[in-house]
Amino acid sequence: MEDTYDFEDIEEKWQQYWEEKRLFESELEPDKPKHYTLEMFPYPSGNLHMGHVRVYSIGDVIARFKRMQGYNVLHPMGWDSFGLPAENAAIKRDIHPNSWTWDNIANMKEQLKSLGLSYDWDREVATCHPDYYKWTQWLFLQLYKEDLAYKQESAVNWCPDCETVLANEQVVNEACERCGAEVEEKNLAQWFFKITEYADELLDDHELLDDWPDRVKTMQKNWIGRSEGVEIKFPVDGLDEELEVFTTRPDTVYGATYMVLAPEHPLVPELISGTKQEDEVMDFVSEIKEKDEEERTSPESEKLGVFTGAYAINPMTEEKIPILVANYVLMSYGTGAIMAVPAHDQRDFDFAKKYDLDIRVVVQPEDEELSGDTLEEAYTGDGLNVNSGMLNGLDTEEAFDKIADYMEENDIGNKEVNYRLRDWLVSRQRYWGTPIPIIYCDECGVVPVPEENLPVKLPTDVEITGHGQSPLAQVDDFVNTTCSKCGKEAKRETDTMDTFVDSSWYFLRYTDAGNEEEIFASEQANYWMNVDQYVGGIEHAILHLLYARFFMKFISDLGIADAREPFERLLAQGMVLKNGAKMSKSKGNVVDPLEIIDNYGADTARLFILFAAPPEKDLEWDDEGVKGAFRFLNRVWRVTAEYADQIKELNLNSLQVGNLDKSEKELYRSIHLAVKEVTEDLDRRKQFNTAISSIMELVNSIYQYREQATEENIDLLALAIKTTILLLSPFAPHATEELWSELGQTESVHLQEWPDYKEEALKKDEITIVVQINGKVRDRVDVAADIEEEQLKEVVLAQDKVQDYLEDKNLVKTIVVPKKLVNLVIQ
Ligand code: ANZ
Ligand code: ZN
Repeated sequence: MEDTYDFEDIEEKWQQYWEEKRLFESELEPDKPKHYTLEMFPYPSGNLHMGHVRVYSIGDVIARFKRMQGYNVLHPMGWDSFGLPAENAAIKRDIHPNSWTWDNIANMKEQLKSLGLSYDWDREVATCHPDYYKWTQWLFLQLYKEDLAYKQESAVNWCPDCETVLANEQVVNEACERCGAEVEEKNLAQWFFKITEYADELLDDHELLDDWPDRVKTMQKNWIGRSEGVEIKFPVDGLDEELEVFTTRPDTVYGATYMVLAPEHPLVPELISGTKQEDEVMDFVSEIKEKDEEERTSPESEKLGVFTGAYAINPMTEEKIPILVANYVLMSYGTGAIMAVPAHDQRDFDFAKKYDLDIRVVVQPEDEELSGDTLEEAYTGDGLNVNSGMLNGLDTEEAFDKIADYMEENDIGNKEVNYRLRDWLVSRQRYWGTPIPIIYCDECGVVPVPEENLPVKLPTDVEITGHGQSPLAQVDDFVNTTCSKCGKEAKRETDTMDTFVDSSWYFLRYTDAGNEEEIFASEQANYWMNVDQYVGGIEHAILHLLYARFFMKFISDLGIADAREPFERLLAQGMVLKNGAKMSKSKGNVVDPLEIIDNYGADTARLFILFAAPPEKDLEWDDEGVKGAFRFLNRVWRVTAEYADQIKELNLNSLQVGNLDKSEKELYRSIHLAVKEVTEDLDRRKQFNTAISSIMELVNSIYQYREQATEENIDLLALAIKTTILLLSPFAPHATEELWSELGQTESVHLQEWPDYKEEALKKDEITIVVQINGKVRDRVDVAADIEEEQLKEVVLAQDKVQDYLEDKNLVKTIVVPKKLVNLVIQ
């Protein structure tokens, strides 16, 4: 065989071979255990970056490993190919989004193939293809049928630069997540999906997700923001009105000394009408409305408010308490009004201090007396109720239950659960997305497009200017249609769907990608789902993963798939950094994957990126590390080349390794140890870096043995080399494939069985102990690995050499470093 590792020829050759042999295609095999490995599909921007290399290498190792373990593996790839960049390219470079997108897909597919990833390309999907978005539209219709898709006029986030509505999630610090422009508020009729219907299940089913990172579950939990409380009615003094407030602390109701309304609260105008405060309040209201919610509610921001002149009656104390309007209460949460309990809520406390409002303690710790006059901050902990009428002496939990029940019985309040989660706004005033399959008819109103008329195709001759309303609204052929109910002239919806809708169900389409009759056959989905291992970026911890979970539950409720959760295990990979910063064009610290592949090969790129850091940690790019990975592959290559001719003559399935001497035993042990460590690292721990270290150690042992061995046991060497190649094959699939064939094997290394290890081979029965006398190495002794310390001292003292040194000296001290050395101090 060749002495030098010629990665270029090898990689191309084997990629072709895999494709010809259709090695990674999978079909339903009911009798075989399945494994579904999935990496988040990319947006086809046109070029592969290191982040892609990382996530796809991780997934590929798992897929190849599982295949060797005997699983029927599904490992698909596709394109999240609707979205704004295609439209921006159209505007900037006058290329049609369609051709821009498909060119990019072609490019990226070639680049992905050059990495040697084991995808079943037969299942490729592209969300912008009518065969795919037909089913996205079908899902919209099912949601509509179930009253889970509805249209509503609402204040929406509007990005003036992208000229589109944004979901709350796409607004970061008041700015458009995509372009950074400051977001405005606009009133529009929009389509929503009722994800809130699933809020409890989305929360409760976190329990099923044992193998998800805790931080992802926590982020989702906070996003859903479930809180249990009571909605309490406060009569307004002198008016036939009631103010409803939502509180999570009804046990503090005796300490409510004022009320606060959100500036947008509908009762504000009525309360102030004709009073002397009217102008002042209205000015304040319009000023605050300008500010966004995050700024208004952040704990640091200054609390601002005005008195309305009106009073409410505390239903428990019958006291008159003032009603104010303040910036820190939001219309979008609860009822948009609160009872303020300054002694026990920090925001209320800050506000009360500033405006000199009553602070009344109603809860205090068991061993401390608190007073409103001396309190320096709100006491928000649990405790015992005081100054609280019927609640006096009760602890916080008892007080909550008692007052909640009392209020329900006396029609003062109702137990309520509130969520921070809002319904999902899916309308986008864009062209390059899935058309919403709805028709508006003057006679019939909102008419869903009949299923048999799907897909509603995106027209191609459309002008994209980046200005005005939805581009589709300018295309008369598209807009003007006939009503599918009454046959009269009607108009189509011209908004498209948020691209997060496209990616909320693609994992299901992969299970039956070519199906032209249905979204997927239940039999296929039920065999392949759930995704056993999902790999992707932490930036998708909330939105994509929450939406996908919502869709899975809905689809399961439709009765066409059993799974309630889409992703069994989740691995959130870290970023690829250079010089401490995320690689980005603007920072000028980008390393192009293609360059690495050209110079060192895909196997080196994969090996480096998996070796440099544990998968969920950030990874610092290191050119030396890349070279190191390359050198390691060469090292494996050379030692295999040296023995290939001899090994070829053997039957690799029945190697004879008996009667081992000491150094042979050590190599034998290294083989089994590496198998054990790599298997465990890949299986449970997903620690690819330490798995690679274990393989490196095995290779070191082979080199060591080769130097020491007096008489070669070629079967043992063959076993060591064979095992190295098998263990390394998921990481460096091309080089190992070539080496495997050089050992005379005719079947792909990737179809081999994953090696086993023997527990008894791992025992280290003898170790070598260094003997020092006054710090100088004088001798070595072989002893049982599990020898007791006292016994070890005895053995050392009994050695001839040691006896010579001791002859006319005294032993002053014996220092033992377990399993390593004994140092005798003599005088
Ligand atoms: C009285 C009270 C006393 C409160 C106390 C807290 C502590 P979570 O857990 O986030 O649901 N709140 C209710 N609606 C609000 C709104 N629209 N804008 C701003 N704040 C609002 O928080 C619920 C608590 O947040 C409610 O309970 C209310 O203050 C406040 F010792 O009511 B609480
Ligand atoms: Zn009609």
